[in-house]
Amino acid sequence: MDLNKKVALVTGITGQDGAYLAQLLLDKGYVVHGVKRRSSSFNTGRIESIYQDPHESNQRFVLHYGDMTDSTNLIRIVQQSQPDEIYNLAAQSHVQVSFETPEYTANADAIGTLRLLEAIRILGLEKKTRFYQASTSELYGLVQEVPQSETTPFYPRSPYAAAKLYAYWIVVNYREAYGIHASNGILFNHESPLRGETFVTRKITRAAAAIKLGKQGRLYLGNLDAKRDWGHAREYVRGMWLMLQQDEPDDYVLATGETTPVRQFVSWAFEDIGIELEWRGSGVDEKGYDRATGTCLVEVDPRYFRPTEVDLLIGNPAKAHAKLGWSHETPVRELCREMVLEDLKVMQTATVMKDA
Ligand code: NDP
Ligand code: GDR
Repeated sequence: MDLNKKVALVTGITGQDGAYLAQLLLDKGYVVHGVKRRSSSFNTGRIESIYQDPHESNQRFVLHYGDMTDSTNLIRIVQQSQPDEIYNLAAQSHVQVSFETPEYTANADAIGTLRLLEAIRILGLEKKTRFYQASTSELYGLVQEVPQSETTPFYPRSPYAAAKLYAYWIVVNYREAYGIHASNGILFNHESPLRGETFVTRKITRAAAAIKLGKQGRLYLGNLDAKRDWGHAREYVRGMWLMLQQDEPDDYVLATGETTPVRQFVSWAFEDIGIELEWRGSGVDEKGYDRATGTCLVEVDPRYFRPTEVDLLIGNPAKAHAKLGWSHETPVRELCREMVLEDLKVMQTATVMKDA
């Protein structure tokens, strides 16, 4: 197939993964259609560098207003774009927020996936359009075995994970029932300087940068004992693309195979701004102090505890290595440093602009 003629439709294009994936697909010569939500303020910051004026000829990046809760809208966008590949990245993706908005999360993340698959059927695109579903390591939830692989049983621990469980199985079902080339990427946590500001890694790296610049006094966090398998988002979107290039659809884990406690990530981020943290106390009373000055910089706030927690995630990416030739490159220590340095740069620039 001539790659230059390939068309991709990406939902969640304004998110972290959407931005990296859109860039990757444009670099490969695709025409990229993206679905963005109407918002009262600009929500396209992450894709500013690839935005193309709709008045330009040969436009290869096209944005559509849309929402995963609106079937007719999704059908129309699929009809207009006639995609060879759909990457379904849109979701209410915050685990803790899903406890506050469980019904909306189910609507967008679970039924939203069904709506897109139905759009493919209604438009008779089962043989043309390949489908990627953003499945998640949150499906494993309560630890059944480690490391977690494609055969590990699921045990979701949040409304978000339960919604993504439905999405996972409806993708498998539509593959088996209707022969759609539909694949689940079971992705473990992946981060970057584009990561949403309320996910724990970015919250930590932004706070470290702000504390360094004297703009913030203390960082408040929840469960410091949780362990996550953190990789770099730029490398994970390549894995998504590889899944849709296979002759047969399938489900794959993408992970690094290493796990790190939240507390360790905090220590690294502070190390990157030149502060050695000393941890004292335990549980809700645990605090992180600047070893040099004795100042308390990190404190636990129970408001960030979740009603049910996922304690330990560590993935086994052997199948993706063997079948896709995919592997991660950036170690988590390096990822942390990249995020801290980028946050420092952004905040310093903002300060200079403000002063000017
Ligand atoms: P983000 O939260 O950064 O992006 C989510 C995207 O979905 C945003 O573009 C958001 O739009 C959009 N969105 C949310 N709700 C709707 C809706 N109702 N209709 C249309 N669009 C909507 O997530 P990531 O980029 O980090 O993750 C991408 C996908 O991968 C998500 O489905 C997530 O659940 C999943 N995932 C992520 C992992 C990770 O570690 N990052 C790991 C495993 C899975 P807006 O910008 O307007 O908010
Ligand atoms: P997660 O990511 O829930 O794994 O979901 P998040 O960064 O929110 O939490 C990771 C762990 O850190 C603990 N934690 C805190 N989390 C947040 N957000 N804020 C805090 O202050 C804080 N303190 C401690 C959490 O309890 C948790 O254990 C992400 C999302 O991208 C999902 O969409 C995706 O499916 C999974 O990763 C894989």
